[in-house]
Amino acid sequence: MTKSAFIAITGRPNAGKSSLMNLLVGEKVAIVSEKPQTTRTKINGILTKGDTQYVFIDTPGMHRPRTKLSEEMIKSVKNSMEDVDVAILMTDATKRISKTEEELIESFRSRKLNVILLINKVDLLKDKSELLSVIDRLSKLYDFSEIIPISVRNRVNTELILPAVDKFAKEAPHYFPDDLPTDQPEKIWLAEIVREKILRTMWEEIPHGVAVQIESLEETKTNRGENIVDLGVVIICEKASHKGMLIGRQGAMLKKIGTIARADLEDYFETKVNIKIWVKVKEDWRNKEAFILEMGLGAED
Ligand SMILES: Nc1nc2c(ncn2[C@@H]2O[C@H](COP(=O)(O)OP(=O)(O)OP(=O)(O)O)[C@@H](O)[C@H]2O)c(=O)[nH]1
Ligand SMILES: [Mg+2]
Repeated sequence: MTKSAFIAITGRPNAGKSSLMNLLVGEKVAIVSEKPQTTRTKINGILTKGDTQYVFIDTPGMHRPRTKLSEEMIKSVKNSMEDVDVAILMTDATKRISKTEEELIESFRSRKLNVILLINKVDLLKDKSELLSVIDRLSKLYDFSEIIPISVRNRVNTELILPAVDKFAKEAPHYFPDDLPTDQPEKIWLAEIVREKILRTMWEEIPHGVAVQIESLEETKTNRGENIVDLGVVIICEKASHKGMLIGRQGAMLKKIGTIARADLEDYFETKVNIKIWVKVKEDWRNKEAFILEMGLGAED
């Protein structure tokens, strides 16, 4: 008999949802950054343990939409709640509950979802007694199946999450191969790794207005006969002024982004990687539906 559980991980931007999914799956499936709205689509992280397959669905952080892209992000959060066995609501222990978090709770209520509340970042609480009032306030908002204060960063109570989720696993086939950590296409994941470096290197609106596409991927040999992966990457930004910043003085910024991305990609491919990056401008693309869909950033993807 096999079991499977579908688990949506929802919450405010920057709560630590993707960090948690990566920790549970044991692989870097979703990118992580200190900036809100890092995740743009729902991403499956798959863990098979014994007879049970857990399919975690990482979602974009709930926020007020300001662009067509944000609208798609919010829709994908809603879509990810359909047909799951349980949802996780991840909050930030240092922040008051927001309007959009309240809206999330309303959609749990209308769907009568089982919800596990994870209060993350307890490592940042100076006075641990604060936690009691946080728990008290949140527990009144919904009939949560469990409330667990955690720190993904310091691995506090994170071992309690799988047993909490396990209660909702159902007798079912495994829907994915047992050794697959994600069903994201490789090129999408590679593009995300490059976007992560941009999120970590650039500031203000620039990283939020960037999309990344892998244009070519070729495994070849160097003159000396060593294996090498050649990657062609296109960074699309929304303004000509952003293009200049992304390239930097004499290409310094692109070089920096390429160098830090290469370190991760060489670990992944276990060979040398050569990255060529181009920057293109697509004016205001975050409000252009056809382009959003073409880039695979639509909610239905
Ligand atoms: N102090 C602290 N920081 C954490 C913890 N968990 C995650 N973070 C940090 O919080 C930031 C956001 O983490 P993400 O995992 O990208 O957050 P997210 O909820 O997926 O964010 P969005 O994709 O934007 O919705 C990163 O800088 C993480 O390193 C934690 O337990 N404690
Ligand atoms: Mg995320």
